[in-house]
Amino acid sequence: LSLLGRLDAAIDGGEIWVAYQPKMDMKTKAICGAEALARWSHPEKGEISPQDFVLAAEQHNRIEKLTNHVLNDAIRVAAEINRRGLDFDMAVNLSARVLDNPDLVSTIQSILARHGLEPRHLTLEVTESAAMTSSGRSIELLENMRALGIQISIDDYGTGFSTLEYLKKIPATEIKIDRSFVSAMDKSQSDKLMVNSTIALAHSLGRTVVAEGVEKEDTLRALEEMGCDRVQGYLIGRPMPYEKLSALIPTVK
Ligand code: G
Ligand code: G
Ligand code: NA
Ligand code: MN
Repeated sequence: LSLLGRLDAAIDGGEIWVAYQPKMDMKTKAICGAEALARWSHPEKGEISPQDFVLAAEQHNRIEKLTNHVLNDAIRVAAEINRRGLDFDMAVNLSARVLDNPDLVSTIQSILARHGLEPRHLTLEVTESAAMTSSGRSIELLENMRALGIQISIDDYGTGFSTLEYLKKIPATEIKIDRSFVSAMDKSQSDKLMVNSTIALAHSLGRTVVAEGVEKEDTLRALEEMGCDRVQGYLIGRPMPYEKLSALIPTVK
């Protein structure tokens, strides 16, 4: 409860900030984007896990405020990097609760316009369960996002119910293989097979694939042989402040 009492002030005062974890393109080996991850550096409690404060925000009607805070920073940063003359995609996590509000489409549209970011450079990461609410409103909202040119990624793929029906219904452009499968690849043949067949399935449906949780060179090599499009994980880079990410990315023009 004390956490919640401070949530508004923490957002407004900058205690809650956004870390960026780089993604690497397998073909060019260049950083091609990042995932925005909310961080709360609390003056007394130290680092609070986003799992805890995202849940608190969801339960107390602050999730829209938190989401807008992250979207605004992430889109501003992505626009800045794209102005350097290279293609850079920014991914933002959306929880089920915000997918229930149709206003999100116009909110995101206006943040994109404010910072001058092309919609195709924004990816919304949603889990299957968040996308497949019983009302069907989430799917409609995601379809409206797609119509604007925004990319949709299915986060934590493989951990939910993962039916082929969901895979067909969710208007995703990308599938993000959960790190539990990726990190087990070097020791478990069955995880390796699942990752391989998920990549093939995604490609046959015209979706690109990101593997998250890549920590080892062996895993990176195996994913490359499997034709995985992009990778994310501690081997490439940890979530970091924007200044650090910025220093890793060259200026092209
Ligand atoms: O950064 P870390 O690995 O600790 O993230 C833990 C969880 O918090 C992940 O599931 C991540 O998706 C989630 N998370 C981080 N930032 C945000 C955010 O801005 N919005 C939502 N909904 N979830 C987030
Ligand atoms: O649920 P979601 O996929 O958004 O969660 C992302 C979380 O995974 C973040 O909290 C991030 O810090 C964490 N993460 C990112 N890369 C790695 C990795 O290589 N290993 C581990 N253990 N965690 C990672
Ligand atoms: Na994510
Ligand atoms: Mn994930």
